[in-house]
Amino acid sequence: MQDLKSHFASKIEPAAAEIKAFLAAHGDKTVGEVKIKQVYGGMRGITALITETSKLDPAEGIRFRGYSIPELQEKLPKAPGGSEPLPEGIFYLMLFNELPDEAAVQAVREEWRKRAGLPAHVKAVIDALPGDAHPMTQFVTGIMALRTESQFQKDYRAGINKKDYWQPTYEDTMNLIANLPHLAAYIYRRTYFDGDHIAPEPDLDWAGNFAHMLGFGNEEFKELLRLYTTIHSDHEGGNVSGHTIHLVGSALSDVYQAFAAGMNGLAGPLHGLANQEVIRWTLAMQEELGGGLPSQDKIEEYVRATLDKGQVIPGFGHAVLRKTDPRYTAQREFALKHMPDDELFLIISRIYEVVPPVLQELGKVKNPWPNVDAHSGQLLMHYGLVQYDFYTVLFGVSRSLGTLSSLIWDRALGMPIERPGSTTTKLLREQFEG
Ligand code: CMX
Repeated sequence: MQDLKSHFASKIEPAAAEIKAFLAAHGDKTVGEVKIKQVYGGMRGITALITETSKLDPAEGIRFRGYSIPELQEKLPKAPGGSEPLPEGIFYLMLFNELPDEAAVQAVREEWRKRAGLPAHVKAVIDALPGDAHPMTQFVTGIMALRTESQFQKDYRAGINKKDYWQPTYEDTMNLIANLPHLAAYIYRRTYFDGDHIAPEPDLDWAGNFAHMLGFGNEEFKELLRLYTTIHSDHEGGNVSGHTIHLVGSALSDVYQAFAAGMNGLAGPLHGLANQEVIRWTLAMQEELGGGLPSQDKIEEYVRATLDKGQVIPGFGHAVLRKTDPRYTAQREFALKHMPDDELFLIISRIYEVVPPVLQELGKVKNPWPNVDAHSGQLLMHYGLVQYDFYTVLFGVSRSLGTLSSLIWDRALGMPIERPGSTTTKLLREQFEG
């Protein structure tokens, strides 16, 4: 097949022409009004971004270039003997807007394989951090240390033409995605295994090799990581990490800077850090309730006590979704298939029965249903990845696939610097109260 970069180049002109014609025909029409409560309310529900790679529907959940998660599980290529989609495939789909065949997935894998290899100084920077630095602190530090490799930074300084910005953005993206599993595995082995690192297996697929470098040879775990990285790869453009990457990238900050910024957003407990908080909260509950599988009544008491302390129930609620997250469902199905009797799975299932009615009772929670983070930790725990402070790093590695595909498109289409307006309460009062 045509090399990936030339293939992408051939997509730019038709996409740019489509947008130009669409803007010429409809550019002055509106996509919705903005209410004052939205201005104060975290801009919820305001459509103000273009992100082509995926779209979130409140009632249905995420679609990647039009495909739901079950459709991706059916249509994307799989590892030999496997049944979960390969993340190389979803990357290809998001970047090129085409379903990949085996050859396309091989081409992506080969591209990442040849670019992989952490520079020595990145390892040294990580090693200089205290051993108990949170893995997300180490992850962001490592991404910034990798920035010495940025092609965009070099080309910009050399005076690159703006029409060509996408090219070094593509190079930086492919280099970074190739290296994120290596960086994450380096952090994991350094933090929890005394620096006993595991050499990559270049013949494995991207996620399979990631599992291997983390120290998990189990085929089922590799399947889990393929599913995990696929379903966490993108969630349209408005979530904190995706939006941050687009926003920072819009200043022509390079891929490393933009992605590191987004990862700092992902590390917030209301966003990606919720995956570690779910397990921390669940294990604390189990311990306080005397171990084993707590009854529904006991779980309910614990949930109410958490709420009474003014804390959130991690893993529940969403700013856009108004139903059980299909990423939760996909993980639940994986658990039902591979570990239906796992004790922690039974606890997570029971929490799923107990929490929504309690949250509904509060009368203010717009979505009482579980999100992606309510389930992911249980699956990882089952296979022995019990160091839950590391979980958000796995989310972060996955999120590169969609957000950086989008960033290449931002540069290819010449998306402008982002600069929404803000106002003050005084001015709004003057405007509406006279
Ligand atoms: N537990 C307790 N209270 C909750 C809640 C939960 N799980 N979810 C929402 N609420 C509360 C909010 O804190 C807010 O309370 P106040 O009015 O007192 O401030 C009220 O319900 C209304 O919030 P909302 O409009 O329903 O939710 P938001 O869009 O503001 O926030 C989210 C969405 C995800 C931050 C929120 O549901 C939450 O804090 N969930 C727990 C953390 C979590 O699981 N985050 C991961 C989300 C997925 C991801 O990004 O990875």
